[in-house]
Formats: sequence, C-alpha cells, structure tokens
Amino acid sequence: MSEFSEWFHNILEEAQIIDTRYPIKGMHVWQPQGFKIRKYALKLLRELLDEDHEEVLFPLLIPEDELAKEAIHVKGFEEEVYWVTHGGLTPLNKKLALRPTSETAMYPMFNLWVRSHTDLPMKLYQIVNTFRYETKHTRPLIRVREITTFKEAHTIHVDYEGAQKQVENAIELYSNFFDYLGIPFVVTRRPDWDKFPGADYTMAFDTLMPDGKTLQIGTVHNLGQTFAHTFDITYETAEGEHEHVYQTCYGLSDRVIASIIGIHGDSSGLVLPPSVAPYQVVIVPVLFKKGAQTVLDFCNHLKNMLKDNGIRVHLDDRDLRAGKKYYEWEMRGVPLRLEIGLRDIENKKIVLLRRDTMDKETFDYQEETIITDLNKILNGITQNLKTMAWEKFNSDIRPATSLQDALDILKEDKGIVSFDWCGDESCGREIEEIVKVDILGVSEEVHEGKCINCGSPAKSRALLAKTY
Ligand code: PR8
Repeated sequence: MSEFSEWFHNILEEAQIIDTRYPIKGMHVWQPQGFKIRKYALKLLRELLDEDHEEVLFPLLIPEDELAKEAIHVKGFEEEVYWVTHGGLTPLNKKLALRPTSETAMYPMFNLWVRSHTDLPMKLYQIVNTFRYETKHTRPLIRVREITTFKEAHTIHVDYEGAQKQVENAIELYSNFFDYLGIPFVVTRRPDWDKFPGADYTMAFDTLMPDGKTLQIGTVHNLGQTFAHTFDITYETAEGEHEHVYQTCYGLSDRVIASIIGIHGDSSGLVLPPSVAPYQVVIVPVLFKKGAQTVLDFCNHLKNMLKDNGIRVHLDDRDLRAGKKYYEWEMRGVPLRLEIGLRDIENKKIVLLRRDTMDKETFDYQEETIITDLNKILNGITQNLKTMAWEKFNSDIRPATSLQDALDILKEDKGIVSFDWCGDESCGREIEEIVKVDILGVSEEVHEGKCINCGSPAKSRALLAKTY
C-alpha cells in the first residue's frame, strides 16, 4: 500500500467518514461525519444545478431490453452490470439491471415527454446510487461498486449547437463547483478510445492525488443523436416537422469527497474547506477552577451568536484534556478553533487557530464585529486552500519534449506530463504502450510543433499521467 493509500484509509476510519468493513466488496457505509461533508457538498452542487436544471428521481431498476437497446452503450457496460433475476422465489421473465448510469432508464421516458420544440431545452438531474461491478482494484470513495452519490444531469436540445453550448455550460458549472471546494483540475477531451460508451465525445475533469496519480473527478459527454435515434426521441419543429433531438449528459461521483480529503489533508488529518466542514468553528473553553462558569457562559453566548448568524459551530465542553480535544478537531479538519480562557475574556481576546496554516494568533474580540471577522477568516481559509492546491497542481504538470523525457518525469516526479501530439489513434496507443501510462486527453490546439512520437505535425497539446 502506498504511503498516501495508507494515510487515506486511516483518515477515513479515524475521522469517521466511512466504514469500509461492510461485507460486500466496493460497498461502504457513510458515517455521520462523512455524511455531513457529503450533504454540504451536495447542497453546493444543487444550488448550482437548480439555477437552470430540474431535479427528478428515476427507479433503480432498468429492464433488460431497454438497457440492451443502445448497442455501443451496453457493450461499454456489459461487464459491469448487476442483475436482478428473481422476485422472491419466482424467476423474473425479464431480467432487471441495477442502473450503472441512467441513460437507458431515462431516455424511454424522454421519448414520451418531449413533444414540441417549445419543450426544449430540457435540463434534468438526479442524485442517486448507481452500481458498477468494477473489476479493477476497488478503493473507498475512489473506485466503488456502489456509487452512493452519483450526480447525473441529462439535457435535450433542438440542435447540435445547443448540445455543444451545454457541454461548455456544464464545464463552467463543474469548474465553479470544484473552485468552491478548492480542488484544482484540468479539463481535457478524452481520446476517442476512452470516451463514454455512446457519446460523440467526452470532456473530462482530472485532478492529482498526493501520490502523483490523476483522478477523473467528472465527465461531460456530448451524446449527439445516438440515443435520440435509439430511443426515438423526437420533437415537432415550428414548421410541423418531426426531428430527432440532440443530447448531453454529465456526472460526478463520490470521488468529489475523495479529492477534498486527499488534496487538502495533511499529516495531522483532514483539512476541510469551510463550505463542507460539518463544524466550521469549534470553541474549546480553557477551564480552571477559578472562573469556570464565567468562561462557559461566555463560550455559550458566543456559540449561540455564531449559530444565529449561520456559522456551524460546536462548543466542546467535555471533561477532557485540552490537548486531546485539539488533536481530535485538527484530525477532523475543523477550519477554525477558538480557545477561550478567563484571562482572555478579561482582556477581550481570544486565541484562534487556523487549520489550513496551523497558525495560532491572539485576536481582539469585539462583540459587534466578531461575526464579520470570523467570516472573513473563513473566507481567507477557503481562498488559501484553493491557492495552495493550485500551486501544487500547476507545479506537477511538466512539459516533455521526447518520450524518454516523459518516461524520466513520470519515474522521478510523477504527476502530469504535457506534450505535443499528432492526434492519431495508433500513434497515441503506441505512446501509451511505451510510457505505460494513459493519455488523459487533449487540452488545447497547437499550430506548430511536432508529435513527440511520430514526428508529424502536432495538432494539440496532450496530457499523460498515471491514473486511478
Ligand atoms: C456517466 N452518464 O455515467 P461516467 N467509483 C467512483 N466514481 C466513479 C466510478 C466508480 N466505480 N465510475 C465512474 N465514476 C454519464 C454522465 C450520466 C452522467 C465517476 O459518465 O461513466 C467518475 O468521476 O464518466 C466519472 O467521471 C463520473 O463518475 C461519471 O461517470
């Protein structure tokens, strides 16, 4: 197990994020702390999606004939589908699949729902669990067989331009989401051999975990008219003609939480961005016999004030050594800790520890401004986490001018290697063969330069990395 892997497993357990002891491989239990982080992350995403999408909820089971209708799609998923074959003791006359994703659950209904051009665009999403019988090594939150938080959006448009514009909108939406969480990423267009089964093309978000491997944390697919033809989803134009629609879909998973934990965490444990922290502030009273009640009263008053102003706060008045409490809240990643003793109250001071920097400072306490002051610090933490993560990320993307160069970088420094590429599939597969890692995708067009492998004119800048 790599050092990061070990750290990751330990922190999931110690911080009570998820329990991996559930007796089915790849399926885990969300514990209260993890569930709260998940809840706040979902809240952020819902706020973004609800601007112009509507939430729906489809059944978990998909009839075999619907799943099988789209040949390319089903081929891509056939080895990963879990099947329900019986109802009690009775064999079902039609097998039912546990959704690996919901195109084939939703699109037969879209066939019924879409009537006129005035119904379009239609932008729907759902947040559900999906099941994939992954054959690669499973890892908690990173590669699971029950994706417990699959956020899938599906959109329908009258023309190709509408779908293409939606791909751009979705990329912007997900970029904003990852920005709120301070997760750095690259967006690339996946090589054709690695696109979503049934898509015209796939755009993917990748981040870097501390062990130097990239993690695909989200994808946006332009489905063109493939599924529209398969499920005969048509609309009536203003002129009374019937046309097939154009579609997109995009999704995120539990990997969002894995990347928050992996990217911001440190040797003392979790470091949570305030937006998803179960507690944003923890107050630890420093109690001695003298004045203990005064300190507790003050801390309670402060707690209530923060709470009334929308800050998630906890007063830790357990009868434990302060050091033990500090260790615990640091490990759990609480962004801000306030330590308050009698002398501090008398001097109108509080001691404040920022989890992102571990800097401790004595802070002037003023009742009138304390909320604004703390919110300012919390925002500063959000910004700082993002800046630190992006700095690290950018320094881990290195250009290579030859395949040997790429090999050396991947061996020594890990991370992502950028290079000029002709875009040809056989050349790309050859590169993957030689460097033994995957081409993530292409990030931008280039107008000069030569392909790192075959030497013909390069079409684009591409990225290589060891992936999860
Ligand atoms: C779609 N259909 O399904 P996608 N464990 C954790 N995360 C995973 C796993 C897994 N086993 N498999 C995939 N992901 C489209 C879009 C509706 C929504 C994550 O797309 O198959 C990856 O981050 O690409 C992936 O980018 C995302 O789910 C969407 O899955």
